[in-house]
Amino acid sequence: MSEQTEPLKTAPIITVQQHILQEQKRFPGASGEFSWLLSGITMATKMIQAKVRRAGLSDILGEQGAVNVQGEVQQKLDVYSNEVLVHCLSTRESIGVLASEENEEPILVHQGSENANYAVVFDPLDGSSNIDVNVSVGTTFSILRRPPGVSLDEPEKWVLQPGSKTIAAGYVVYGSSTLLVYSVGNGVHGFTLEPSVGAYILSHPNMKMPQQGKYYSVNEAYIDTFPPRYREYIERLRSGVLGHKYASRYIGSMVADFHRTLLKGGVFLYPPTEANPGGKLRLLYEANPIAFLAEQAGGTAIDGTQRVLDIQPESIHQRVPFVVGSRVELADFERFASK
Ligand code: AHM
Ligand code: MG
Repeated sequence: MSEQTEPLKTAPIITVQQHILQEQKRFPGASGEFSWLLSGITMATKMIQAKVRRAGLSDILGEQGAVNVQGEVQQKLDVYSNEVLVHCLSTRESIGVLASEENEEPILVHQGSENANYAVVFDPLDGSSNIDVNVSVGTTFSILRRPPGVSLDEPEKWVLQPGSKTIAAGYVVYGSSTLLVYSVGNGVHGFTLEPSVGAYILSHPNMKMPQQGKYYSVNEAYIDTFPPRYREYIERLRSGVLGHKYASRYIGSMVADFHRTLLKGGVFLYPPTEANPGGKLRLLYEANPIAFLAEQAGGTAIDGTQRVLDIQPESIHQRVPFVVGSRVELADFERFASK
């Protein structure tokens, strides 16, 4: 007698492409262009993670100044990451402007195309000084729409928009797994790369930052040069006035430090310092995408005084002090330190 086989009971597998197609319905008239645009980012980050995963080996296997199969000289990972992103995004007709930490000026693509309506700003490999010691690094990005009336030959105006105008933002953290976290303004969703099939699979739907966490995250070596209100705030966290005494965690790779803050709550700070009086992190492609995600997940992001997403950028590589995290810690900062 043959046995009746039970149907396989597994949760449905949702790839990032499926998810984006679903989310795209929020943009009337987008008709596939937005998912095609985002697939440029997912493709590029898969290529970047492949290189990051064998970073140590390339040094062992490659020679100094070695030439690869394409006849190109082997490049540092941040330069490679930038080139991959520029290449993958340049093939998306809906993009008119790219701005990267690695390029002084914005890059014009598809100039003249009536379909070019979006700008993408990104840091191709944030925290890349951590590569040599096998510590997590990441890619951050924001997507902005061309402002009405701005022409194709004014690329700066495409990207010098406050973060509140962000259409979509995200990051990829190249950690113990490769994880893509993104939002189109409808919650925050995380996708883990399944390496054997090369697909990002939904693993963290509708991520919410805890209201309060246990950790603060800051480069404490610079504490003597922080403005006094930041020093006093850190002392508040350490003293237990917020209900418990905080522990500290600092990776030195913003994407990884924020990713922990998103999952576990707490606060990440990069205050003004003696070396960087205006803060170190870049507004357009580091602070803004993280601030957008933080708010979407129920957290808060300020520059020490005002909401990061309200800042009108004046230049592409402008820096900003950055305080981001859970509601409780940020409310305390705003009450006692945000003068
Ligand atoms: P980068 O864009 O040159 O990699 O610099 C940004 C990185 C962030 O990932 C991190 O939060 C910060 O620099 C760490 O700086 P520091 O070493 O001063 O603490
Ligand atoms: Mg960076």
